[in-house]
Amino acid sequence: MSFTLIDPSTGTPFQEVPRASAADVDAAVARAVDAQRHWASRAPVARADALRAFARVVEAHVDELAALEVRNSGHPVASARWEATHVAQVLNFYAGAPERLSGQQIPVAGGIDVTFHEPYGVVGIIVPWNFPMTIASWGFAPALAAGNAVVLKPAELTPLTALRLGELASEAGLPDGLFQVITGSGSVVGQRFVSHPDVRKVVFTGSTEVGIDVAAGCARMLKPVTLELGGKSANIVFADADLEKAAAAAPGAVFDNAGQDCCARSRILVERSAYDRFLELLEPAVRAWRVGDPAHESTEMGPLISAAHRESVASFVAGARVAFRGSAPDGDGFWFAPTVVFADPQDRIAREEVFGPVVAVLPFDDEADAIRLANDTVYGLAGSIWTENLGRAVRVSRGVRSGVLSVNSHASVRYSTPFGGMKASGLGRELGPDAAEHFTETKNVFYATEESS
Ligand code: TAP
Repeated sequence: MSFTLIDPSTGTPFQEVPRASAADVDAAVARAVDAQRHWASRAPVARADALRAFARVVEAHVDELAALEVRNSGHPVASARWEATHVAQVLNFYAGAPERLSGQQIPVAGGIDVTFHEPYGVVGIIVPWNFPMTIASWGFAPALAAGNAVVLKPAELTPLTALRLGELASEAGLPDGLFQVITGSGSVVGQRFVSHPDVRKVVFTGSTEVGIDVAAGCARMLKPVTLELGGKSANIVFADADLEKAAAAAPGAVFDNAGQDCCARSRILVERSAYDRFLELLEPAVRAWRVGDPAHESTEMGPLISAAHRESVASFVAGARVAFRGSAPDGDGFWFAPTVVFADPQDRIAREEVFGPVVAVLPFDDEADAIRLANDTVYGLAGSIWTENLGRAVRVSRGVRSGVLSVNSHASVRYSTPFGGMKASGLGRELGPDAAEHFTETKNVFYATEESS
């Protein structure tokens, strides 16, 4: 059994990829159990060295990985290169963890009390199609650093960079079976991660709907789960902001990766007194957004991932009040022009995740109204606040219920800082200083020092 990959910028099928069965997953997990025992018993410095070697091999293959992502996912080559480099950086960052996963020594009577961070064993990681290699690395790098083995399921649509990373791990000398990439459907491979008793933790990134199902399955197995789910993030622009800067940055915050980004600022909330001026500034920035062949260095946005996804995105725009649009190539490929729509808070476009290059603009009256509107969604992943007023920046960033916020910036992802969502956007955090610890369980051991008589 196999499935066919399609180049999203041409619509052309180009490769068959095997579809694993539940029995294939079981065999992989058995290999992982074995590999993990040896890995966890290695000296911390040896695990650190192995991860650094993996990072160096990834660095040496950045262009190759980027080219695979251009073909398989339609990512602009400059973005794809950033993504591959980011994977190496994530590995380098967590290569520091094996030697820093210190437990505690707790004062107690009659002996010594010590805690250990024990690895779970085998971790199952389920990845979506929008950022195939970066999201995979957020799971596998800290999980491996903490002494676990990893089985990774990429999305069926975009498995190529994950498969290559699996090969590069072997080239770098990681032990056989420690990091395995298994291609196949979510309902078979992903579900087997959930139900397999030897997969002791699951990391899921994807839609809220499937995430709830995965979490329910993990609950039945008493298995910890990290969920990174959907978003409907707000880009809040106050009248006292540097409007030129805010408008120039807004397209990148929502049209990057063709809006197929869980952190996309897909609602722009603008203070009413600056609303007309902001739209005047936004229009040329949107029209200038360069959509085209992802293999060109200057391209800012490629196609959507599939024909079915383009239909889904288009369904949000049908009947909406379009303010203005950018351009996109005609012809084959799953193209969709960047689109700005006017919206009211109750409109579907203002509430549901589009996961495409469509942004809803809504006015607000004052600070309290801005916070209310920003929070008027089931999601709580990311968001931005544009203001020159420091006190307001502090108040609003504390008031918005989102896991990742930026002020006068749209930056959401740095490997050294925590990332994850509140409300229906997720459970748990990835990246940052504590991620390796999240792949361990605390063990407490009391050593009696009283001499037995
Ligand atoms: P999903 O359809 O939820 O798929 C995500 C992954 O789960 C895929 O690998 C999929 O496999 C697998 N899967 C599907 N059904 C499953 C099941 N019953 N059990 C176990 N695994 C299953 O999401 P998507 O459409 O690929 O991705 C888009 C969504 O991901 C958006 O909502 C987006 O916001 C969210 N996302 C969130 C984040 C963060 S960090 N919060 C980052 C990126 C994306 P197959 O599709 O291959 O069968």
